[in-house]
Amino acid sequence: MPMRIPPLPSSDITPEALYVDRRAFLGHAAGALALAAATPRLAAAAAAARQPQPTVGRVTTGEDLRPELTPYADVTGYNNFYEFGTDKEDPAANAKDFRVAPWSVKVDGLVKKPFDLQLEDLLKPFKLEDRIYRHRCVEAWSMVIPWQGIPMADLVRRCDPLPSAKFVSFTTLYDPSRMPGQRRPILPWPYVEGLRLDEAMHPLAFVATGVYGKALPGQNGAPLRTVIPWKYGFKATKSIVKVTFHERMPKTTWNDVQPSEYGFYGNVNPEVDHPRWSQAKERRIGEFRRRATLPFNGYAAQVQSLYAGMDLRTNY
Ligand SMILES: Nc1nc2c(c(=O)[nH]1)N[C@H]1C(S)=C(S)[C@@H](COP(=O)(O)O)O[C@H]1N2
Ligand SMILES: [Mo]
Repeated sequence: MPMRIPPLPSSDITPEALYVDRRAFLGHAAGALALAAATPRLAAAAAAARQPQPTVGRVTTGEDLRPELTPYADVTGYNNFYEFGTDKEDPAANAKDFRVAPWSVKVDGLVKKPFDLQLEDLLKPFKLEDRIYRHRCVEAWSMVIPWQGIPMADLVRRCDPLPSAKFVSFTTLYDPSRMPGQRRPILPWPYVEGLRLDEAMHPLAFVATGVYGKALPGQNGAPLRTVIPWKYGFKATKSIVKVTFHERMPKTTWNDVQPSEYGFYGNVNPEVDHPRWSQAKERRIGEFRRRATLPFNGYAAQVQSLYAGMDLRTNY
């Protein structure tokens, strides 16, 4: 049975739905086309830029960020997804034919009853929500992205963890035949990231199945990826095949590879530099000026109580 990842139903797009700023988008597209003439590599990005900008319907969180939305071509053309290559343009090119049907997700570890479900059955009880979130990569660039998906808390409850579970981890597909980056030891595959359970239950934590009102493209983590907007991008897991509950802090990919650079928490903190660069500012993709990075990526008021009493310099 073909998997259905429901895009935003048109009935959910309200009459007052706004279009993304067309002038900003057209200016960007013109730039991309000019660059593409010089670099064949950017031709794919330019082709994407020529497509009409998808619309974004009513959102439940982040409506104030709508004027800052990063163009669709950048959201889907400038990615980190090492399973599909390490250059920013690689994932869009190499995940073009990534097939996500059928897709099943295993739920294991400290749960009442481990199970394995087709993604559409796992998502069946939920109604998709639309949210606009800031995205801050540890490499000091940022975007503003409109996602579709479900609150992570709903997924966690659906998994039915035991009271002893204090952490949750998400594991990416391991299939070198479909993910060419996995044929090289770029990272210890598969990619795993995790959260404390109270972080995962926070109302801002999200699991996305779509972006800009369309099903997630491969490069953004089809068919299912996490979004934790107050943390650096590396804490998100793309193309999830497994959700595991733990009593102790799980091993996570970047912390495992280089703990001095990537803490387990990964909370956006302009005061704690990466050992090789400052985290005080960021470049919003599509802009030249640099913006000040905000504590917890601008979500401090909502999330800082999760870290009360913790030293955020050592728990980076
Ligand atoms: N499986 C997997 N998930 C991943 C990554 C990756 O390389 N592999 N990169 C992470 C990093 S560093 C970032 S910034 C975000 C990028 O998500 P985006 O391309 O949708 O913006 O994905 C995160 N999740
Ligand atoms: Mo990142």
